[in-house]
Amino acid sequence: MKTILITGAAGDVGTHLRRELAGRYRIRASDLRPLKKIAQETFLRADISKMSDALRITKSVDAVVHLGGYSVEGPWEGILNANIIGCYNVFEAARRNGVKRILFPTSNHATGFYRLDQTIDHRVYPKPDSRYGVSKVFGEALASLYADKYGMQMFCMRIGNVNPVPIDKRRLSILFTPRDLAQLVTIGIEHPQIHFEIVYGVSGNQRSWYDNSNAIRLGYKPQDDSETFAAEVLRREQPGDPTAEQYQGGMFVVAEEIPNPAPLPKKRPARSQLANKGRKK
Ligand code: 15L
Repeated sequence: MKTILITGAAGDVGTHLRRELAGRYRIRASDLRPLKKIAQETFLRADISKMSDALRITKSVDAVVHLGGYSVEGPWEGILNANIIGCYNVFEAARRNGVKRILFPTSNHATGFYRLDQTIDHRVYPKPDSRYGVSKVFGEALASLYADKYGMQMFCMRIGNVNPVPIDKRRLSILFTPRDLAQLVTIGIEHPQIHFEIVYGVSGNQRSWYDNSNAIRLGYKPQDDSETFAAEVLRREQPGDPTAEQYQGGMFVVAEEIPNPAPLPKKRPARSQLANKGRKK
């Protein structure tokens, strides 16, 4: 049985994925936050913005699913540490530890500034809609470098919205159900011929903006289609921001920060602050 490292395993997507893959792979879960274990899995607490932690968690695994990092728009400092430095550390640590395959869940926000009336495939140039989107484009570029320069096998999934059901009109186009996620991830782990690939992580939605022929070529057969829920979702839908409604990224194209962002890791006090504590001036 293959051993798979899932970073950011305590998050929503990580939790769905661990549940779906339980019993199929030996799972090593890592996160900065504590994690509620599902079935048999090993948990390693790690801060991927530190190379030493990234090296520790990537030892002796067959593949890495790198979910760790900031998952919405946020302050630059958080994006920089978690998504730029963290992503570099995980890819580089995997390389140094001889791990050949990395699955990188990039995001629909790497291309969020394409308009709703455009159908895009895996070959379009990125049009990120946020600092978060830019960090995902960085990860895709780093994956391309590690494939071409070091011969690693890099599978980038531009993920839509992982949920059992669509939560609004926009998500009718990008719903990605947990079982379809598990199928695409399994292709990313098992396919014998991966060099550098970009696919869209979405179910077989009739309202999709994507030409996902690259995923289909690799054997992806989505089982779900958001259309089942369309009438109910559209009945509930309220008018939204007029600019956001023109672009695939939705609110990410207008928002400086999305409400309820993932919390920033707690900062340790600087050494100098500790030394001065209690000292009289
Ligand atoms: C993403 O990339 C986020 O990680 C997720 O939290 C959702 O906001 C999703 O995009 C979306 O566009 O719905």
